[in-house]
Amino acid sequence: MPQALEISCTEQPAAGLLADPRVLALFEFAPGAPSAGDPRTLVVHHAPWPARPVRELWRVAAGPVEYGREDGVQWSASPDWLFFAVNEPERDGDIATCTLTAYERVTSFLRRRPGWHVQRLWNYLDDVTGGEGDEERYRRFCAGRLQGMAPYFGESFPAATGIGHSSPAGCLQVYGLAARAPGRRIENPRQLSAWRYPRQYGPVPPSFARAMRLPGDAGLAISGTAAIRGHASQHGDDLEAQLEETLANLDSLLEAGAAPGPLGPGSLLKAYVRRAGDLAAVDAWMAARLPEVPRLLLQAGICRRELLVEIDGWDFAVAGGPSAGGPGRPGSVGAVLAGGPA
Ligand code: 3EB
Repeated sequence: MPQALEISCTEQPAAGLLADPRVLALFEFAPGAPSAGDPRTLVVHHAPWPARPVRELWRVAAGPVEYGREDGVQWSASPDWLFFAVNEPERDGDIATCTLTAYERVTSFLRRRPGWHVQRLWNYLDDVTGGEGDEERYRRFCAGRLQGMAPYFGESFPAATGIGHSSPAGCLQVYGLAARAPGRRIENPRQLSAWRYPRQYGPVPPSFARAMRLPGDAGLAISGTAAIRGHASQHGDDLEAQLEETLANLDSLLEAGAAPGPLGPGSLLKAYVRRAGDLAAVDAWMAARLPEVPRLLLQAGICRRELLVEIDGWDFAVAGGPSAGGPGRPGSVGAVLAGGPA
């Protein structure tokens, strides 16, 4: 059984958090801010809503966590969990080349450390739906990603999010979580697997699994989930209908993944909302439909122009619930994944 990994959101200052030797990763939501010096910290270019200094914290049950930088990769590791991240500048404005380079960095790094199994990846790029037809940036990103992933992953793609961010132009962020043991990939019976999407969505399909059951069989890492049924976007410009479809997809995914439980107080959902003007409505909908689930709302571009919202996150089960080994601190919520003594 791997050591527990706790995922939470907090408004506590970064310096105090980083003094804790159990911290594996700390995410600062600050569009346009410079990169952080500490290899455990990643500045992500999404504006939180409502605006506040919120941070996402990944913490293991016992430290110390080792960390460093190596060939463009910042990383940190406990015996059971590995965090890694790349900030890759877009040279010549070519997102496909940039993505290939980022994935080559990540996979070279992983090859130098055999025995880690990637569970979950996040990909953030600016102007995600810029460009037309097969030149659209998300499609070019998918091409570079598959080329970069295939030699290492084959078709065993981990769970992922691929979404827009709001940084100054030209920086791709790829980060991930790996574990000492393999996870179990989960697909959604309501949706075609993304790597089988038909040609109309681009020459190279997206390479990700819908979710990953983490080793230790206690937690589910949920990929970006939107109002897509089969392979088709649903409900036009109707925000609430898209949200209901997304929730149906989340429920179906949890069932397919034999998730530890329904979405609840120990889960953590991140909603990416395309239009700033929809943030309050998405928040109200989540408060009404998922009242017990901790949530973080972010403004972000989404990879199909018609999609208004996408939700990713975590579901967990641990005896003792979210406070097991957990924060128990004001302003801190979240999930304890994969772990602890059985
Ligand atoms: C979808 O289901 C919506 O490119 O890594 C969701 C999760 C989406 C991950 C990715 C894209 C990605 O196709 C978009």
